[in-house]
Amino acid sequence: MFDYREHSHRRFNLLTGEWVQVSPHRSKRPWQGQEENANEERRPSYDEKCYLCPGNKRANGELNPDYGSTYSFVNDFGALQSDVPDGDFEQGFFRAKRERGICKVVCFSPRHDLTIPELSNDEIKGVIDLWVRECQQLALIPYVNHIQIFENKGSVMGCSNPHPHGQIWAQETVPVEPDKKQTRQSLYYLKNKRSLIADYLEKELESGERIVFENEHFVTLVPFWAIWPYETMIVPKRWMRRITELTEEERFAFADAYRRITIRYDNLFKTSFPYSAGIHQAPFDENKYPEWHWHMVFYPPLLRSATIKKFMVGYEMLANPQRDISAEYSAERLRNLPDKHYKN
Ligand code: H2U
Repeated sequence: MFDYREHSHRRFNLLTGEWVQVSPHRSKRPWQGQEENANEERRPSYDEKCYLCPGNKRANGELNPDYGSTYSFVNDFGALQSDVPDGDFEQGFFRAKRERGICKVVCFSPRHDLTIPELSNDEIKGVIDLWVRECQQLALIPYVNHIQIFENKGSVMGCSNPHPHGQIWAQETVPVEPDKKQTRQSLYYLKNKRSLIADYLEKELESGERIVFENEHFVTLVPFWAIWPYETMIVPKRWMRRITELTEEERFAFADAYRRITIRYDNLFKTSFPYSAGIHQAPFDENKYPEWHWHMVFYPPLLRSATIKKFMVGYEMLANPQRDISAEYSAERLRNLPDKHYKN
């Protein structure tokens, strides 16, 4: 009889409408691929050459203030620009559209040597407060309709600086990934007048097999359709469109969930665990978006150790994503790890 824990199958992603190939039987195969060096260098708490440390000079000559908690600034090399001339380009098969936007860099801490899992709940709550303030301010810019908050952690993810930081890109158009999620959530809402994510979360809590962590206001789980080996989602129990709706108490609970999943990640392979993480939430235009239920996602590339990462190549580039270890196995491993950091 078919058992998704053992047999090759495809899983459906409720939020994007896409499929992932799952091959649980393949996790037994021998590994003969690349091993990288896990460079666990010790960093100083202040680095005079770091462009994110307090008081230091950035590439454009500007000085960072002597900040004591968090600090944000407009990216000196932003991919999006505010002052793009109006207009479209449409010539038969060739279409282009101007896109205005603003990119910001967000420093999570003045300490060069720390990362999110090494910060306290209060310090992470400070990061969340800053994200909320940034959303409130960026949303006031008339052309801004979408705000993408994200963190790229670790050099294997292409992060250029180990100083703990993230980015925010605010722009005119809803980009591709959140747009897919909007479509699926809105179809569900039109039919049921309910939150797709709240209803999915209820079923996950009933089963429990993909739950990693739960506190009063948040649940961390490996989604049924996870692509990355240790992909997770932090979901608020309350149906909220955007992070700007978070209460004080919920911000602390969110900080707690964010800290505990990143500690578990570091503990998994006893390394500073790389990932791309970010928040998907309703657009910031004049519409109400009752269907949206914001959440945070983590996409980490590591597979079997601090040195063996998963590459999205071959079949995955040409056909669709594929995973070997099951979401249930990953959730169980993460759930059973201590949430006290291995360095302490
Ligand atoms: P990463 O998260 O990809 O490492 O990006 C850090 C950002 O910091 C990067 O987008 C910006 C880069 O453009 N930056 C500045 O804004 N000023 C600087 O002085 C150097 C880097």
